[in-house]
Amino acid sequence: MSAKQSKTAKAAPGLSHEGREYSAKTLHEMHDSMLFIRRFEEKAGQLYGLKKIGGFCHLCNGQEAVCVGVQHAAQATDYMMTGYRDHGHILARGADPTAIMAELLGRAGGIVKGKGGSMHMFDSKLNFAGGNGIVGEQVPIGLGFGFASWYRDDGRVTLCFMGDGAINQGAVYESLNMASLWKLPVVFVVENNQYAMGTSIGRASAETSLFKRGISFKVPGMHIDGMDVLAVEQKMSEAIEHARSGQGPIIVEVMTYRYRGHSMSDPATYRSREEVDEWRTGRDPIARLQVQMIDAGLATEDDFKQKDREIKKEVGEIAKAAEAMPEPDGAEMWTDVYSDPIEGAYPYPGKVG
Ligand SMILES: Cc1ncc(C[n+]2csc(CCOP(=O)(O)OP(=O)(O)O)c2C)c(N)n1
Ligand SMILES: [Mg+2]
Repeated sequence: MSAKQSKTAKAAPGLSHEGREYSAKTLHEMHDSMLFIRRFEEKAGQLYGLKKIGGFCHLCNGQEAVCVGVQHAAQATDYMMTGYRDHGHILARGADPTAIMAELLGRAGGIVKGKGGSMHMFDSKLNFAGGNGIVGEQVPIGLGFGFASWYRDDGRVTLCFMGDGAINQGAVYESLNMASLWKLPVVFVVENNQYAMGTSIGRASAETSLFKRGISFKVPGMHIDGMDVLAVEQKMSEAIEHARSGQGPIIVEVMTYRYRGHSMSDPATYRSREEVDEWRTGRDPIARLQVQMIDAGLATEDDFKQKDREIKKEVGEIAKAAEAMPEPDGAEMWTDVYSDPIEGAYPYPGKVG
């Protein structure tokens, strides 16, 4: 940090947003974390283009404020699960980025030993239960985690993410009903990026205000601007407090936008350039926080440019380190399949590798 910058930081210790105080340290952490996710995803996109990453790959560029804002509101002991657009969430949760990149590259050092890939990031130490490829599958799983917390009375909250497409799955409504009936500590976070693959929300949903979807189960709902990391942190803190204090589940609809196609194989021709530009240049969450921090005297444009260079370099080094890792051994095909393997049944007779 330059002398000039530390002087500024002293003069202006933080900023106040809708009555809530944020320290300079917290704001820098939020900013750097969002920028890191953005550059990480860009690198993943690049490696995919070079065919170094295979299979499915769903990037979250544009949705970083959701990943970061939620983590700042949650506690490390809270449980969390999401769909397949999971890189940003697990990175914001604090996973080792080299292990995430290695997972994308199918390397043995990946977070699930290179056997899950982009859609199946998982880390029990971080209380992160995926990374789930089947649309909506994480919702009944989240219900189960919420039930466990209620049963054990452990004070934890479950943050169960889903998309605007996933919310139309039947299992979501069974989960909402049970969570409400038993007053389970679950926050259902709907990342409404307005498209489910190529289908816009208006074509798939009769009720497009998704925070209302819990009405018939007596699950309250809130609506947040998901392009504003401070708004996400603030409202998510309220929602988490609601669940933690025993008032039962709540739905939080976070309005957001993905800048890239649904997955790497989607050219996203169903959206107009004007629409993408409106979100990308007009509402970008990273640029927005930068402006707020510059206005508050917490950083300069040059500081952010310098930070960006550092992060790009760091991500480049992470990618190199991950690429240098070996692929998983063939015998790994038979490990981690069942939690309690039958003695003598492994390795399978048809040997691999
Ligand atoms: C049960 C099931 N049906 C269909 C699919 C194919 N599929 C993958 S992603 C997706 C769209 C989901 O959109 P949304 O919930 O809005 O999440 P987003 O991709 O926008 O993050 C569909 C239909 C699937 N993976 N699982
Ligand atoms: Mg969507």
